[in-house]
Amino acid sequence: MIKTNQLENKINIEQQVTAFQYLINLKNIPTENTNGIFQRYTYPIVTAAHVPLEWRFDFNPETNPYNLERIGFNATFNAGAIKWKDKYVLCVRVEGNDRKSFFAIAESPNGIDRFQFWDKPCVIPQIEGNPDTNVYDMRLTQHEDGWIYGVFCTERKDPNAPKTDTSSAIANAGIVRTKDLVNWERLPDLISNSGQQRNVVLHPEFVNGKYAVYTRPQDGFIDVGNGGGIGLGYIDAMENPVVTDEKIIFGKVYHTIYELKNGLGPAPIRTDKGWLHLAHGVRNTAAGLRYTLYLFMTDLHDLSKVTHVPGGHFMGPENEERVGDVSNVLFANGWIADTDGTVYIYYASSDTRMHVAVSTIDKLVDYVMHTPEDKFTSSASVQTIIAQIENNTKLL
Ligand code: M1P
Repeated sequence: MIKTNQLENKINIEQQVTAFQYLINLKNIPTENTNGIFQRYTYPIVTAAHVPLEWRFDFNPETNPYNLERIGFNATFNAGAIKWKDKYVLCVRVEGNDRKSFFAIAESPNGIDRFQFWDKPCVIPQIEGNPDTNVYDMRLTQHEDGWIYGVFCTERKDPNAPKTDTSSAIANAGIVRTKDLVNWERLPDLISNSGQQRNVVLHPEFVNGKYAVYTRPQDGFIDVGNGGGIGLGYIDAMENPVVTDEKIIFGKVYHTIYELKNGLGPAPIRTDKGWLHLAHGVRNTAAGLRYTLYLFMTDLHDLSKVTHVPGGHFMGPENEERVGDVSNVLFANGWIADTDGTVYIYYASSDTRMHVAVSTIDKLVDYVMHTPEDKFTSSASVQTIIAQIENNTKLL
């Protein structure tokens, strides 16, 4: 005879399955407000509630008589992205309640809703004798050498920190490659002149026969110190990833949205006019750090030459996006440029959940090339506004 608690558990599981199915099949709706540059969507596309029930619950009534959640998940954010076999695929940073992040693939048929995780999280091979403590923020690059590379942040305890310091860490770029997003080959971690590295991104094309890599050298784990800025360097072979000629191509600037630090987002998109880049800029406020997204363009033939920088942020946290584990943060390390020119921008809000905004190559290029630049003073900003008003007046 079936026991009462077994019956209750059966009903409970069925209810959870129904709620889960509803969530992962929810159709997304464009928001009403749009600036013409991109279209936001109403619902986050991947949240902790999208983590499959099998990952969370032990469904065996013998070992889990009260149907308790055995493994909790806290957040899903900072996803790399790629179009793969006609699906829109994210490599999501999933964070467990134990604060460990790992990668898991989620796919959608249309890029804006119905994201569903694959059966199991990614298994990232470890470097012998030097395991990762925590991994996050993978950038996926489909390189012209035929591999898909994943460059991510690997974090380990600082071996030189005093015994009483249980927080200090060293961040570096870990590198994996795959042909199927299932089997990952681990390559050595990046070797650069900087004490720490985060936000490292592989360029999709060879440059003079070398791999080009965008870096973000930093002195400390949180503070970039004397380092910082978006760097560019070259690697002869990914099996021995030593960066040479690392130079800052986009530095920090006083009283801008990237005053404190910045970092590249996903690999850049090739356009007729130049390489389109998405990055994040950070400034300090009385309420803590504020992360916003910005775009810039570099020369098609000289990656180190920044040709266009629209003033201000491209996207900043709005409404519910402002609140989360690390509030007032937008961060993006994935976008997909579709063959029809649509661009899906995958961004995370407040280190908690994933969203999508949709634009086109043409609109983004127009935005980057024709948005007034930051002239670095209030008075110059006023002059820019007045010039636009006067031009508009002539049209009346
Ligand atoms: O918490 C905001 C972000 O902080 C770091 O980014 P950065 O190194 O540019 O400051 C990363 O930990 C990132 O994952 C996180 O979203």
